[in-house]
Amino acid sequence: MNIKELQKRFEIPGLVSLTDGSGDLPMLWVDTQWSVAEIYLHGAQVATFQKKNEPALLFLSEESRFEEGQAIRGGVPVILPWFGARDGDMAHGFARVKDWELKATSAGKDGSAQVVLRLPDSPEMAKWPTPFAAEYAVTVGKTLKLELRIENLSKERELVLEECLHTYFEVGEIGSVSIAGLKGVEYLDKVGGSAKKTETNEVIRIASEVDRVYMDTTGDVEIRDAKLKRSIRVKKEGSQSTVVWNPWIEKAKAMADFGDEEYLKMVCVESGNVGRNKLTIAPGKNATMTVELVTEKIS
Ligand code: TA6
Repeated sequence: MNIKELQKRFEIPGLVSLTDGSGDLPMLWVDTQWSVAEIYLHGAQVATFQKKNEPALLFLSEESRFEEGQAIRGGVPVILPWFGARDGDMAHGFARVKDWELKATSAGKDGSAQVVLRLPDSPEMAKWPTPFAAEYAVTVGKTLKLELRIENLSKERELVLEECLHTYFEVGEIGSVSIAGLKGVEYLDKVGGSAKKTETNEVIRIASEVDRVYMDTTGDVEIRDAKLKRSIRVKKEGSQSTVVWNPWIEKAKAMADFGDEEYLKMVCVESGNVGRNKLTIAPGKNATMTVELVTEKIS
């Protein structure tokens, strides 16, 4: 469908409109009484979310590319069906560089807006050992709610894959941020050669490159930002892994689609099912991972 057909079929006057976004990529603009958001069909990526009278909740790199075949650097990349590096393939799966199909838009009774997208068929999908479908519902309102539903389309074989909502959060200054909710959780320290460690700190602070995959953890995580005077609660269901990442100076410089100083203004707290927490779905069954981002002002 071209943009005009999409507009005709999916726009909701005063709530959801469709336009050509950055790089002329089709983008949904959602404007509710509490918040605004930009959702690209490319990667089904929520690129921005901001509550009215609050700073942006999601970080979006000023150097991000908006072009076919490239992931948008920021917002909420949808990582599927693998997490991390993979021999001969792009990192973090192919879902984030596919143009997802827009399935539905709707207005909630509370004034929120919901957008539902579906991962399209593709040669990469056809190569996956077990056929699956992925549907993603984004609800924009007082909070940002993300629901990723994976269905095993096989009647005989188990579906095994990894998934992650790789959320980039905007922060006032990384030195003023603390992350709570992971004490006692085992993690792979990817900066330390994927050594297995256990989190001993009540709160995590970031003063160098951090790249940790916390495992077997289903709890909420709180990001407290003393500079922006807000806390962000990352609530999740159906997710066993939490990843915390900040590239710091050298990695920031090495990324062409990320500003050298932008590591100061972001942190990733990602919710997924990766590594030993990878998803295994029985034939004909499905699994939904839900992430809800809730903010509140702090003194
Ligand atoms: O989630 C953290 C991580 O796996 C880091 O290792 C880093 O590679 C980051 O994702 C970004 O990956 P990308 O492929 O988007 O550059």
